[in-house]
Amino acid sequence: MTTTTFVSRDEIRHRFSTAMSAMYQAEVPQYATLLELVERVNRETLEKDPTLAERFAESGELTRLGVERHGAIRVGTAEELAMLRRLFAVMGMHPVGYYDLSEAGVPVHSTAFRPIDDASLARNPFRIFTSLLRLELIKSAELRDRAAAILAERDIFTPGARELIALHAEQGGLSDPQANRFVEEALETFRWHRDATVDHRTYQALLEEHRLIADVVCFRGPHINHLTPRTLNIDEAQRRMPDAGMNPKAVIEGPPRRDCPILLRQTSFKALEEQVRFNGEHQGTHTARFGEIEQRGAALTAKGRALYDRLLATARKQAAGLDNDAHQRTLAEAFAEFPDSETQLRREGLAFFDYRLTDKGREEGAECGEDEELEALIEQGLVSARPITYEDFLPVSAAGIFQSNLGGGSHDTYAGNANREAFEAALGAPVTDELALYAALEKGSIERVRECLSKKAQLEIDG
Ligand code: OOG
Ligand code: NI
Repeated sequence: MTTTTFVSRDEIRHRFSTAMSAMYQAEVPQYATLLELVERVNRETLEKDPTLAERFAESGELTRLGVERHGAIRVGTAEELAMLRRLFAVMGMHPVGYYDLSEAGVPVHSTAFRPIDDASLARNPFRIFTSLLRLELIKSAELRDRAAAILAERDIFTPGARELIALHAEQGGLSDPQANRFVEEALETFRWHRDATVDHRTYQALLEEHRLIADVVCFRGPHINHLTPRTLNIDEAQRRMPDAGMNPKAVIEGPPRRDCPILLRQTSFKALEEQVRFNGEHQGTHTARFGEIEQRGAALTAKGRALYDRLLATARKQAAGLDNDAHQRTLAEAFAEFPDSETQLRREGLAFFDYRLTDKGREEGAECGEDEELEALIEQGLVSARPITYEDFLPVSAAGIFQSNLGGGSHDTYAGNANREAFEAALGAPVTDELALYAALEKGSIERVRECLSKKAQLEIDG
């Protein structure tokens, strides 16, 4: 009897994200330039800040830094979304979080497919922000039906991809050659197509309803619309973008620059105008694809997040229309209220932390009682606490990224109406609550520390 060894889901995801990056570099050469710029800024940042470099090395984030990126796609139907869930599951990517963007005038709701456990995140945290078009928000019934009919005609998956997804479910894994074939077939779903599926008039009608609707409905598949490497200094990267030939969006989204980075800061270069062939041989253009960079910080607790949301709302009102420098100053002033030391963030329960025994803790830990407070253990240098990195997205920032890349005209808002139940029904599964994931990581780390300490104490007694 022969036994086949399966390739791990993490390895398949790693191969896929590498292939996706290569494809996007070939499709959008500016993305390759962006990668170089980010790599240079990261190298310089680590050279200038040995403490950061050491932390990154210790937490394992240094090894993932070079492969870290997220992408985004938009799909048109429940069937497409449900099948994507199965496709991403092959790579250990699960739907986390629900984002309502209708409030910000974008007729979609979204989730992020991403790895969830520590080891998988450390290997390659590749995530895809995935949006489902909400056709019900199109006002004209005629246009709505037309869009639905066009979408019903397409199949965004290759037969090979469907086959391998089914095989994966049946076998419980994929062999090495099957995994490579899966990567190749799955990649086809995200490729750019120069040929639209509609004539120019239909495209124009959908575009006028909302540019995003045209982008989702008029093409053969959900082309990857950006890939985002992780930078360690987004202000510097943004500053250097114009010299590298990129046109950055006006302001960096998210929190201001701080000593202890929180959540996520993002900026992008503007979408490219690309040649498209419409049915009837009409040549035209479409703007969809862009590049983005992000800087990640600590995951916030519900309490920290509420404070962030409140301060951001105030700052955004004051900063409306300002250029990036003034915008950042206004944000910084508003965020003065947000504690900016790790000790305060921890003591006030604003961020999630990963707790570990230090070398000293491993040597001397036996002497402290099992029930000793964590804070006391930290003060004695027996336990270290590091903020847990935020792995998710921010709806206000996402809306800013969407809008700066849709170009032209303002859009109606769709009187904010989140509908998580409808999204989960389309997905065919519930989305995981991101706060619960961070809380579980934190809790697990505390339990491991306690377990080690009590084992040591026991050994000491026995010995
Ligand atoms: C997604 C925009 C959201 C982010 O990083 O917040 C996003 C899109 O334009 O489809 O990618
Ligand atoms: Ni993005």
